[in-house]
Amino acid sequence: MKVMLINPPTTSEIKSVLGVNGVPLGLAYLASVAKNEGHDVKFLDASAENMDSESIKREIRSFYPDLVGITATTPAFYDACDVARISKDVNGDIFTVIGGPHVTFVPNYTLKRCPYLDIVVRGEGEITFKEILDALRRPNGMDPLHDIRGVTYRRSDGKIVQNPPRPLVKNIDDLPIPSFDLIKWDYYRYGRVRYGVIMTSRGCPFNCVFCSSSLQFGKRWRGHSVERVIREIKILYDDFNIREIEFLDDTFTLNRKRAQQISDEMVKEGIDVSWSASSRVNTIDKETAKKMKRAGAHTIYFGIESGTQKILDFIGKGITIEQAIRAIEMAVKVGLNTLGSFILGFPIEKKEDIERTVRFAKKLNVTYAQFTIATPYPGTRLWYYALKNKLLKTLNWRLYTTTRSVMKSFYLTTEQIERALVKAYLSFYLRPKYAIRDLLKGGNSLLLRTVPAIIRSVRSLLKRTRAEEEPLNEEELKDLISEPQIEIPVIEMGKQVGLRQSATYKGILI
Ligand code: B12
Ligand code: SF4
Repeated sequence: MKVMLINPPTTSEIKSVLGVNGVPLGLAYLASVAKNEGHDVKFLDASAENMDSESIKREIRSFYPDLVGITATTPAFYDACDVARISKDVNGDIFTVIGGPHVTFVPNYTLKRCPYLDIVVRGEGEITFKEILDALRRPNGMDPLHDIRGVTYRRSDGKIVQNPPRPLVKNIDDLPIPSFDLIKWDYYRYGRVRYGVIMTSRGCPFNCVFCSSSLQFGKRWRGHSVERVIREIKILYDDFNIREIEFLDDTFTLNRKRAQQISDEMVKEGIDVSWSASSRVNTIDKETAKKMKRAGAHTIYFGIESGTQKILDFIGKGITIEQAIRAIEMAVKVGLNTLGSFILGFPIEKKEDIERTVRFAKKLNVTYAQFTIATPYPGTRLWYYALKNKLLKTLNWRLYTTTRSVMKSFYLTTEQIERALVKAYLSFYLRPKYAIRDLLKGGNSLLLRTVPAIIRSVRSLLKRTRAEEEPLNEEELKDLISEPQIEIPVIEMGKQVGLRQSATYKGILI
């Protein structure tokens, strides 16, 4: 079969402000799956290539696929649906399949709202995708998808059918290496530096209220072997001349021993790349940080989220303020840059809490701070909290970018929250201490590179119209609420203490 994989032509703040495209790694895994099964694969990142509907249509028409696979985050959902529409426009017989962290949690809603889509793949996609390709090439045709786990699909009689969930891949080394050869690396750069991506582990045992990635890839952390990671690094290094790598794991350092082994092996093999990775303030120690630094790591990303313990506990982050302080101090000592992520505007937050978070970011002295607005993505605990407390302001997914206030607060208005975001950036980056530290670093002026982007960001934040509070479409809301629920682990301070069944209150998970 001819299989075309498309990242929809959506934009993100990161792209519009920093000019950085994200590598659609999920599609690169699926491309390998399809190629290994003997299918003819075309890969299109319509976002990176700034393509409009007409050029996408031309590409589809010229390749004339049997199946189009589309990926989508929440804000990209409408663009993804549009790609499906265009595909059907070219040829009504094309199978349209969608996956990713949005549709996984609202599959029935997705098929109802986007009539151009045939199949939703929920959760981890590789095995399900392989089985779909196998089933569709078999000639029997009646209901080829009926026994494929992890799909929700539109049957030929129009009925939407939801199959049981797909178990997670046990050993992720069994997954093929992503098709790095299909990626046009020149589109993916920080400034002038081309960068590559590798996901060395999947899953996360924590249960932060806002996070959907830990639900998408499961609570059990699954790491690639050190050998496999080194193999992927070498492919990027040798075959594609990549010298900067971003490890996309949720928590690269969850297994510290493995993080150290990967670092040691990079040194031993003489792989001269610089890289960054995510950690948690309670899953890193000096020895690991040192080894990472020695192996070329320059920046560690920490989800610090808040400056008040009350909010950290609400989030279920499983960390303390003291742990954050200690981790940043340690990383600075070791010579690593730190990127702290902070989230503003959880419903129970007051103005003082947000101010304290921004003060905390400055006091911690992280090298970079990323501030975002708390956003209830479907499937997350925050989503059910927002539904239960009737806090959703809009169902316009385009606004679910984390720079818009789409969820009501018990204490703050939309304007107050969105202004707090702008103020946080200004207050963090435009302070004398930051400028002096930057100057002292010399040569590699962070400020010179960061400030124009901050100014662009603030301008775009100030220019836009507010997310108006509009009455939600009742029917749409009903469809969202009636999605079958998933089991939610009960987490206390980062430890799973049980499983909460999908208990519902007026159809809402509680
Ligand atoms: C790198 C990254 C980015 C990069 C690049 C994203 C990209 N690929 O283009 C950048 C920095 C640009 C980015 C931006 C954003 N991101 Co981001 N990002 C990630 C991160 C860390 C890794 C993505 C990745 O490559 N995963 C690895 C691959 C293997 O997984 P995958 O893409 O999900 O694909 C698998 C399955 O989902 C499925 N699948 C996916 N698509 C398809 C399609 C088909 C046909 C099939 C069959 C299966 C399938 O199969 C794949 C293989 O198993 C994830 C967290 C995570 N752990 O995934 C967050 C994550 C995807 N991001 C998230 C968010 C919120 C955003 C932003 C909205 C906001 C923000 N402030 O960052 C923007 C939106 C950008 C946009 N317009 O789409 C959320 C998404 C939640 C949601 N419901 O949308 C995530 C899950 C983080 C989280 N903690 O919740 N992001
Ligand atoms: S630590 Fe929290 S935010 Fe990070 S992946 Fe795990 S659950 Fe998500």
